[in-house]
Amino acid sequence: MYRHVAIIGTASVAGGAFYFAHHLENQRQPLSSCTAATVPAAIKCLQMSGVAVVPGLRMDPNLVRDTMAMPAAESMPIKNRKPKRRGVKQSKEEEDQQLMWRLSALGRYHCRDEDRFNPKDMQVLERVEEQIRPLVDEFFRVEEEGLEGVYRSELQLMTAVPGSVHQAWHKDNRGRGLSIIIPLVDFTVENGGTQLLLGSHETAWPLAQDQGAKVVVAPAGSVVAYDSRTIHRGLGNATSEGRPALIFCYDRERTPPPGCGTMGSIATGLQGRLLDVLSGAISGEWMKS
Ligand SMILES: O=C(O)CCC(=O)C(=O)O
Repeated sequence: MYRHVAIIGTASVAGGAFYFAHHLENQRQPLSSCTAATVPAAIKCLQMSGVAVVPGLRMDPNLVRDTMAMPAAESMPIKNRKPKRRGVKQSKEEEDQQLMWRLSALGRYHCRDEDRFNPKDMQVLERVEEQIRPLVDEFFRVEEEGLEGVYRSELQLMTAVPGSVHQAWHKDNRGRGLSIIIPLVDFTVENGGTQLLLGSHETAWPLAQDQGAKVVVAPAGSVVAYDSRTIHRGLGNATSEGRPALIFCYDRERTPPPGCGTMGSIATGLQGRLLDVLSGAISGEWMKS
């Protein structure tokens, strides 16, 4: 009798804890701090929280429109691709699309191979890069080595189509570098803006007040910069429209990304989940929902 009660009690506690953790993990608190008016202010935000949104560098609507009109962007998937079936021949168009748009998780497509961008795409992408250059230069200039050995390690056009799932928590690099994400539509809590664990670039347990997991809510063309050591993930898109974005990453040649192996990535994924749950519990936001 007592044994049965103990088993039922343990199962109920475990089930409750699992449900509570799941609820905390699915909270989406918007990022309201970390907005910086100037490049020096952005560098300070990056040092403190690992993240900065810089309205002064925001792309004007014409540049957002030109980016969305690039040949690469026009070929972007707008819904989940049907899985390839054994024995069924794909059309050349389907094959090309699959080569250009790599799947990273259900509904998340990335065009990250620079060779896949044609000269027309590159003309537009260079205009965008011109706009973010002051921030990139300043980020690296504060270190003794200045701009020595700094290179663009990634140029990516990506989209999360309706129904896409959350990415695993990850860092872009173990070494200090700068990643910049530019929403090409407004990022909202519903369409799955990037979620960042503030402060995780420097501290293993970044659970101080006002930190924790925050979702980028920002208009199209915004410049959202984060230290590449900041733990982050793209969230699932719960709307009926795609959520495209550009990503530029910059690193030093002596610390190329990702700076860790598979075990390191798995550990970061687990650390991200744990910090997400703990910061949600500490913030008390769950009591309001
Ligand atoms: O989709 C996002 O918001 C983040 C994307 C990202 O972190 C990645 O592709 O590695």
